[in-house]
Amino acid sequence: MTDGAQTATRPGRTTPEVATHCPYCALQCGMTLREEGGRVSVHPRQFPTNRGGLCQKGWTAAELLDHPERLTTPLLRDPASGELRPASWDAALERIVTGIRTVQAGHGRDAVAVFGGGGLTNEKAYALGKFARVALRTRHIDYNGRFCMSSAAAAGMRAFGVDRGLPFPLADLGQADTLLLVGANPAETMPPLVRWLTEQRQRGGRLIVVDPRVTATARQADLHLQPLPGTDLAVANALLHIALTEGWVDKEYVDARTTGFEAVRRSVAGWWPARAEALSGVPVADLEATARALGTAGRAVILTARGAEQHAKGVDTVTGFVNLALALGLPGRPGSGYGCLTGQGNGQGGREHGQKADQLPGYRKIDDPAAREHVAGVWGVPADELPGPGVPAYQLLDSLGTPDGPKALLVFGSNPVVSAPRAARIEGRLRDLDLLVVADFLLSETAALADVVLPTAQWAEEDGTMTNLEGRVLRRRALRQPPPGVRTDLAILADLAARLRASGPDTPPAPGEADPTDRFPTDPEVVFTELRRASAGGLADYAGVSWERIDAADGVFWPCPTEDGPDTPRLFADRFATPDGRARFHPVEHRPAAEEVCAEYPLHFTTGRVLAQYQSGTQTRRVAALRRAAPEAFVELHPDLAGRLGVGDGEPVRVVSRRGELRAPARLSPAIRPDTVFAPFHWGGAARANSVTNDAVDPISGMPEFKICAVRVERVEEP
Ligand SMILES: Nc1nc2c(c(=O)[nH]1)N[C@H]1C(S)=C(S)[C@@H](COP(=O)(O)OP(=O)(O)OC[C@H]3O[C@@H](n4cnc5c(=O)[nH]c(N)nc54)[C@H](O)[C@@H]3O)O[C@H]1N2
Ligand SMILES: Nc1nc2c(c(=O)[nH]1)N[C@H]1C(S)=C(S)[C@@H](COP(=O)(O)OP(=O)(O)OC[C@H]3O[C@@H](n4cnc5c(=O)[nH]c(N)nc54)[C@H](O)[C@@H]3O)O[C@H]1N2
Ligand code: SF4
Ligand SMILES: [Mo]
Repeated sequence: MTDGAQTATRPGRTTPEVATHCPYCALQCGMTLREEGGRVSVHPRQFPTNRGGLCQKGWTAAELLDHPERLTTPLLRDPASGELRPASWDAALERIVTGIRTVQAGHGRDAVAVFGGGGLTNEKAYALGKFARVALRTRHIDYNGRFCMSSAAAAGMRAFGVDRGLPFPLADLGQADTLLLVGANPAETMPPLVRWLTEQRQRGGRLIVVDPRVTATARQADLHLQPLPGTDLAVANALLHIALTEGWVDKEYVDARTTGFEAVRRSVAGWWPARAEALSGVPVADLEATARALGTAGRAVILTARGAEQHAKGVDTVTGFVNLALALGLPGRPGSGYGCLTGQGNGQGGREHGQKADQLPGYRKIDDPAAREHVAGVWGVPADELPGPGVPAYQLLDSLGTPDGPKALLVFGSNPVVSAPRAARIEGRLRDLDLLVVADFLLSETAALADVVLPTAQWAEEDGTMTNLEGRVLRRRALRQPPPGVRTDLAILADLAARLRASGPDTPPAPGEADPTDRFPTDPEVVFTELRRASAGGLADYAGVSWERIDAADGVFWPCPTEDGPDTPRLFADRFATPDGRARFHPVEHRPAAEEVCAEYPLHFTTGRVLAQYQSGTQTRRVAALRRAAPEAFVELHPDLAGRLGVGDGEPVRVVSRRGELRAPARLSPAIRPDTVFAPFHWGGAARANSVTNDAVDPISGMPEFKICAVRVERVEEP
């Protein structure tokens, strides 16, 4: 069944059943929501990404709609008691506007910052970027996608001229003769995707997984490479070295479709396999088998995810695998290519429409004069009034409340108290703010620190679009109205913008503009129509994507410049998005992690996800079935290491780094390297993994090094 076969709702109307998508990850599985007797139930729906499957998170997603802890009224911090107290919308919004005006009068416009999220719909992400630049006129906006997608995005941009996570539909994975997954654990992070891995192997294909742990995904692989965290780039360079030696490089393709290979050829000449083995621990024989499987396959796909990317050399590591893919002639060939597995529900669209510090809608650069002219025209403001680029997420968070940093922050769709690296420091920065505003539907750890909390609608209560990991724009559809007292993010932004305009000297209404809220419409379809115009002619061109068109098919792939022209399920068939149409090689060298192990901190610490929890856990920790499945954090240790430390399974341990510590029960498992420990990052408080992580960032993307730092593990002596 296509999306269009379903009843679409319009704001102001509800139907008891609606075809929509899961609120969580970038797979955006199709689901039908049904309301009976006031209860909402989830039913899996055929959609090309999930083909009728859902994971446990999707199945239970509706439980939060009527959750007792749901926020249904604004909260204001009471100066006397220091507590958050229920307040009227008028009081809450006035407090925000007064706070913003005071801070900007004292410290300038850039003293107010905005932090967004990759879970926001395209419409909200777009409106948030516009709100920052037009209503607040601050250069400071960035978002949690900086923690997630930015290294692969930067590598894709510099190699291919465009960043679309998967440049082909997911179904292509099933057709690959060889599939290499680097730092990806889809069996836990995108379970329905495993269907393609199964199909691929049933067709006789080979699956190779690169992960320091024997994950549920690695267990299905024909070959598992188990490197030391942070050494993937050495592995990539060695694979290309072998491919060159063995004559598997596609010279015709390299000559016709790329530039810069010579420098890469020279740089990987020094990466003989034994050198990569010494660094990574991956045996030469396995490197050779991997290179052979890729180099001799008819169709081969290389995918990276956060395990390879969340490093201070993430851009170069991804580039190493892109170089390999280009040398083998994969990108643009049917059933072949390089891709990155985008994570958040709208991780793809969220990075295209202006939440990023240096970007305007349509993937335009904010420092490009033509881009500024175009977008300012759509927004009805002079181009020279648009602020310039801000700074990447971690740098922004780390500057809050400091003498030169922003004094006020508005957060929409993120919980950095749990999810930011070196989180205790960031928590301190948030506490130093004059004004912290958080819009959420639950009291996240970040909302709990706020001066003002605004209750916002949930996914089943709003219309909009999301762009999934394939670059497919699809429709989120409302089943019901938000509960009384709750507003949508778009309505909050519109109201704030109107109040700011009424109170401020900066942007008097344009001639003929009667209603000051005109600039910030609250109807998502109207916002989307404006987004289409703003993105027109940009790299991520949505001009030809209408809601009707999405409804009539299983979504629309960008770029899609005209309403009657085709969309683009597969990129790069004839040319890349660079000025000369050729992909670019970049020589990249392995370098050590920002923090290396030493006598005091002798172990490698890496972090990631478990199936039943999502991200900072605000949502999934409150769902009963998920809490039962994954009740608490843990520290995964090899039994040999645990033996040396005198730690038994389930006993509490402390993981200590130079920045802080976490406490959680030990989970003994031979599935991890004995020199490495792992913890999931879904919990706050004493078990917060990000109390330990390093805040080193990639110099190009600004992405933090969540996947490696140096720690020691200690037994916690119980009283
Ligand atoms: N259940 C669940 N699913 C999710 C999410 C969630 O929170 N929970 N979040 C969504 C989001 S936003 C994202 S970004 C995706 C992330 O999806 P994934 O990237 O699949 O998830 P992670 O667990 O962060 O990391 C994947 C693997 O990287 C490995 N790893 C650690 N260090 C290294 C290294 O140096 N090299 C290599 N090669 N591997 C390493 C870890 O052992 C882990 O198994 O998941 C999405 N789906
Ligand atoms: N150590 C470690 N840390 C990591 C990672 C890791 O692998 N290891 N991964 C990183 C990655 S890849 C990511 S993506 C980040 C994610 O980490 P966060 O940015 O904290 O993401 P979420 O937990 O999804 O936070 C979303 C918050 O917004 C709320 N929310 C959801 N939808 C909406 C909406 O539509 N509107 C509003 N206003 N609020 C909404 C939710 O209730 C929740 O409180 O974590 C990063 N942190
Ligand atoms: S795989 Fe992702 S989109 Fe699908 S049901 Fe699970 S969380 Fe939702
Ligand atoms: Mo992510």
